[in-house]
Amino acid sequence: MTKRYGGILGVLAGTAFFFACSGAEAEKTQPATGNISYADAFPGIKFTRPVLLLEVPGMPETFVVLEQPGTVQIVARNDTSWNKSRFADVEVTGGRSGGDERGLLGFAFHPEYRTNRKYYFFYVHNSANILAEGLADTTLLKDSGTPLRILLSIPDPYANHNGGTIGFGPKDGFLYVGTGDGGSAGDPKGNGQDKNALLGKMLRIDVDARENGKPYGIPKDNPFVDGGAPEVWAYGLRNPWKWDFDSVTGDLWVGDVGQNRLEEISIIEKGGNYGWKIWEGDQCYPRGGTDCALSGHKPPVFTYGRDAEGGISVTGGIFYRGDSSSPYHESYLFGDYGTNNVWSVKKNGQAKVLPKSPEISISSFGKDSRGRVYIMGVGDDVIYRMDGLDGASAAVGGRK
Ligand SMILES: [Ca+2]
Repeated sequence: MTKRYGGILGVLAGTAFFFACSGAEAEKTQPATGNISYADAFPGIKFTRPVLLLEVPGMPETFVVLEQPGTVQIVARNDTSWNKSRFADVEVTGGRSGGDERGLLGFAFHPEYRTNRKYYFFYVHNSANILAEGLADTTLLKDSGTPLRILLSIPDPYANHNGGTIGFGPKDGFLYVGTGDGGSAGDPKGNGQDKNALLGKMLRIDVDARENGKPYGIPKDNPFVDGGAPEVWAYGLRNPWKWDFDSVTGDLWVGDVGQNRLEEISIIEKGGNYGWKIWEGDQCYPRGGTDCALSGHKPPVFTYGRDAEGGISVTGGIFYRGDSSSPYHESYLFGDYGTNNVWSVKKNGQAKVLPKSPEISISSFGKDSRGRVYIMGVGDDVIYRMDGLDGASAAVGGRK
């Protein structure tokens, strides 16, 4: 079952690929190509704990930026400078300091936003993970004040591991919602492998339908409609903090945060089991265990460990399509919250180590309709643009 919202859909790229099953071995990880640098993307504009950047549909150089303590900002070019204005405030719990994973976490525009003005956001409030629908005013740059429609309110027992990224599938038009395993450590509730739980999952719902007393519909081809929670699209995730679609193939690339040992990048497929908490990355969990047979476990595309070359907590990123001449053409770009290391990886597991970001405690990557890439962190008030991904000089991407 698919639902399309117009626009030009790309052709599925014919790619034979294999998964790298033993992590970031030296031969699979290469140094950066080109001259990559980081520049203040919005000179003169500061943000409070930015965790997401999206371009407003149909409005180049006009962006939504989420601030984790609960503000949706708009930043837009005004001739030679940038202006910041407030789209909405959201009453959230937490997300105001340090490594607090709560607050305002996700945002997505309806595929028909320019005509129906609907938008969606994900946040933590009073020990629940909430997905809500709002309505913008006719400027498309401010909430209308219309009461919110709550679609999901998932009780969540611990403050950490709240997932939070949401996005509409580029090929099916359904809303995908990434949830954490609940939190604490070691998934004490066993949510990851429980197909009846909405935590530790990638969910997929139809925001335009109302079925069975729920404020949304279930796509008919969701994999567990006959055994499990019907909202579940894939399971065995620990904390899919950030993920992104390849808009051409529809591939869903996720960074799933590890427990003690391995951070992983995976491509989420329908019904897939990503292993947690029987597997951590491509290894048995707990470490040293040998009883981790799990039929159908989908191994990661890439993993990295806990050291200076790796990090402590993966921040999934964006899928960079780029021009075919770019060394990063069709790569997933991601980084580490603790070390500010940045990588690219292709579907065959080949990775490159990019120059470290500024010391920002990386929270998110972003991209726009011009192919530019952004990076931000909760330890800095500046959003940076990554220049040079097209393989040309670092001067590329300056103001025009
Ligand atoms: Ca939690």
